[in-house]
Amino acid sequence: GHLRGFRGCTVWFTGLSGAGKTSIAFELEAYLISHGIPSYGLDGDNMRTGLNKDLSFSKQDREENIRRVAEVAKLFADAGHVSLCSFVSPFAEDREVARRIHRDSDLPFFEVFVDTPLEVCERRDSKGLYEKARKGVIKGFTGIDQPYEQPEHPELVVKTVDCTVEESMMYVVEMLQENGII
Ligand code: GGZ
Repeated sequence: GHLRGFRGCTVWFTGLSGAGKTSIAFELEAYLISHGIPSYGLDGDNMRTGLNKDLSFSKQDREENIRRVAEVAKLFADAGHVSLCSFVSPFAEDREVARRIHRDSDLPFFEVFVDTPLEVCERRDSKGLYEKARKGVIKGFTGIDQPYEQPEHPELVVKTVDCTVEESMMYVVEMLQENGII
C-alpha cells in the first residue's frame, strides 16, 4: 500500500450487541466495492472463530480481542483498503488502543458510535442472547452485567432508531467523503 494514491483507513463501529454495527458495515462494504473502493469487514463472526478463538468475553480478553483486531485492520488499511470493524468494544481505553495503533502508522481512523438504546437491542434480541443474559445463562453480557462505556468524542454518531440501514450507511459515506477518503 505504500505506493498507491488511494489511502486506506479504518472505520471502527462500536455499540451494543444488536445495535446494527455489522448490518451497516455490510451495506457499506457492498457500496464501496460497487464504487471500485476495496473494502473488508471484520467482526466477531470472522475474528472470534479464527485468529481470536482463544479469547473469552472477560475484560482482559476483550482488550486482547480489540488489540489484535486493530492490528489486522491496520494491515488492511495500509494495503489500501477501507477496513470496517464491527465490535462491541465496550471499553474506551481499548478503543483508544485501536486508535493509537492507526495513528502510529499515520492511517486515518474513524470511530462510529452506533447509538441504539439497550431497550431496542433487547427487544430485537436477534440471537436470543439478551434473554440468556437476563436469565444468567450467559455471564458478563455487555449492557446487562458488564458495562458499555459510551464514546465521548466519536467521529460520528449514528442513531439507528427511525433510520434504515441504508440511511445509516450514507452518514458514514458522507463522513468518508468529507474527509477525502472517497
Ligand atoms: C457481549 C457477546 C457476549 C458477551 C457473546 N457480551 O450480537 P452479536 O453476539 O453478534 O455481537 C456480540 C458479539 C460480541 O463480540 P465482540 O468481539 O464484538 O466483543 S468485544 O468487542 O467486546 O470483544 C454477541 C456475542 O459476541 N456475545 N457473548 N458476554 N457480546
